[in-house]
Formats: sequence, C-alpha cells, structure tokens
Amino acid sequence: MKKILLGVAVVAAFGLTATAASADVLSDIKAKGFVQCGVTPSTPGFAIPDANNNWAGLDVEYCRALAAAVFNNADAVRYSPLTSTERFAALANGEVDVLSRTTTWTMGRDTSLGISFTGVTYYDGQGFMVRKADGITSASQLSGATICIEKGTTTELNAADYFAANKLEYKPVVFEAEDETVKAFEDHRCDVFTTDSSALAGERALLANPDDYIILPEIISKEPLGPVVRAGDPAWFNVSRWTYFALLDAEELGVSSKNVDEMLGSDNPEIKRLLGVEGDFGTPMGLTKDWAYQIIKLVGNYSEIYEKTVGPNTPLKLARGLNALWKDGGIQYAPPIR
Ligand SMILES: N[C@@H](CCC(=O)N[C@@H](CS)C(=O)NCC(=O)O)C(=O)O
Repeated sequence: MKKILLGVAVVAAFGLTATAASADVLSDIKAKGFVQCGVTPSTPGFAIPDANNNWAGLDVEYCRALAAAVFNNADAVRYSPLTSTERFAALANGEVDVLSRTTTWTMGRDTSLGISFTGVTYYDGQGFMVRKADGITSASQLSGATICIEKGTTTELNAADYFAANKLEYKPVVFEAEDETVKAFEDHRCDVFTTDSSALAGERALLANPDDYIILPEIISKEPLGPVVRAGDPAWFNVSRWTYFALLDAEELGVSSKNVDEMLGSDNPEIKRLLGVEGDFGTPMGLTKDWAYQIIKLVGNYSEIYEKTVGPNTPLKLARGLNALWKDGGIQYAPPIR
C-alpha cells in the first residue's frame, strides 16, 4: 500500500510541475507529424525492436493504428521504450502522447495519476513460470520460493496478495527491467519468474530451451492491459478509444486489410458507417471520415493484429480466449459506430 501511495505521490508531483504537456494532444500530434508512443523496452509479442530498430508486437500495432487514423500513415510513430517505473511519469510530463505498454488498468492508476485508460487491448492475468526439473506443477507448491519480479508493476502487488492469502512464504527478488528479471531467472538466481501470463509465454519462447520451463496453471489476478492517455483531453482520448473500437468493429463485421477495398461497395449500413461511405464519424473526432478505413487498410482488424503478434501461429501460441469477440465467447466488445 505504501508503495502504491508513494508511486502516486511521485507521479502527481511530476504532473504538477510538467507544464510542457498540452491539453490538445491531437493538434500537437498533427503539427509535429508523428505519434510518440510509450512501449515496453522488450516484451516479445507486445513490443520488441529488431536489429534495425523496427518495432513489432500487439502494442506496437495499436500505435500504428493511431498513426493510420491521424495521418493515413501507419509509420508516423516514434517509440519510447519505458520501464515499468518510468512509464506514468513519462506520460504525465508529455514525453509520450500515449502509453501502449502492457499496462494494467487499475482503479488507483485511473483515478490518481492524472491519466485515463481508453480500452483493454489484451485481457491478461498473472502467472508463474518455473524450471521443469524442479518438479513443481502448481503454485500451491511454491512455499519458500525465491521469485524474480519486475519493479513498479501490479505483478509485485499481486504476488504479495497471493502469498499472504495462501499463507505461503516467498522471497521476492526485484529488478528494474524485464531482460534483467528473465536473465536472473535463467541464471538460477530465483526459482520462479512471475509476470502477466502473455509476457511469460513470450519470454519462455526466447529462452535457450523453452521446453525446460513450464508455466503453472494458476492465474492469480486480472490484468486488463490497455492504452493510456493523459486525463483532461477529450479529443485525444476519443481517438485513442475509438481506434481500439474500430479494430474490434472491423473484425466483427468481417472487414480486414485484405478485403477493405471491396467492402467499400458493401450494402451493409454498419460497414458503410465504419468505412465512412455513409455518414461522417471522423470529422467530429478531429479526423477524416475515412479514419477507420485507413486503420484497417494500413494495419488490419483486431484479429489480424492478434494472429500476427501473439496468436497460435506465433512463438507465444496464445489462443484468443478472453480476447475473442463477445460473439465468439470472449469479452472483446465494441460499441457500434452510429
Ligand atoms: N501489467 C503489469 C506489468 C507490466 C510490465 O511492465 N511487465 C513487465 C513484464 S516482466 C514488462 O513489460 N517489462 C518490460 C521491460 O522491462 O522490458 C503492470 O501494468 O504493472
């Protein structure tokens, strides 16, 4: 609790002194010509740069979707890799326009940091990874374990709750960044690595021998991960939120990057509104009426993004699960465009 309060106080103080951050981010973005997107430094499937500094991942695709909506150019993005501890201050002080950074929507963050979550681009939960050779098959066997954790995360807080609730002893070993945390786990400095289960899947795939590790069945928390903007700027908030909704609505209506041009001729009124063929939902938001067409054409719909970054055919092999559309048994649901 002390830790949370301290975090809140630090960011609040930072926010107060930050005069550079404008209240009309959309206009600033248009003037500078790119979206400054805060991402994780290195989380496979979500945001990770290759050797040429080309970023890839679900969080990165969302940044590209924003740029497509504003500029008709998905490449008009600059990435700021931020550690967990750096991220909220970087947003509050205007260093980035948006965080698209495996960030869990919690009440404390949403109501006390001067920031606003705009959606849930990935419903996640916290899990544990262990070495297969240790013979552990359930979190209930973790009593006395040494656990590698990243600082400034909900991960730290959930682990404390979980072990206290289950009356298990544990020893946290806390690091500033994910690569250090994983390295420490690999080097046997801890028995367990805990974080969002999607990140566990991504990191496991990168380990020298992924089959030497298992992810335990317990999911100990809700981690709704989504984009975050500064509070008090409705225009940019709307663009952030409706960019996410457009990705979902496009999937629901069967509109993808492959068929979007053909879909311009569709008779379905919902598709006509989505693509700006009928009505204009872009202009009131400060965009053009084909804003969603641009997102879909240049980046794809939610399913296309999911399949390419974290889905069953990627090294993460994550089934859609909770992230399936509501009509397919998941909880991804977007309000209608009308
Ligand atoms: N979703 C959690 C955890 C987010 C988080 O930062 N996770 C770590 C995973 S170990 C991460 O992405 N680190 C990126 C890095 O340091 O490269 C939160 O919002 O606090």
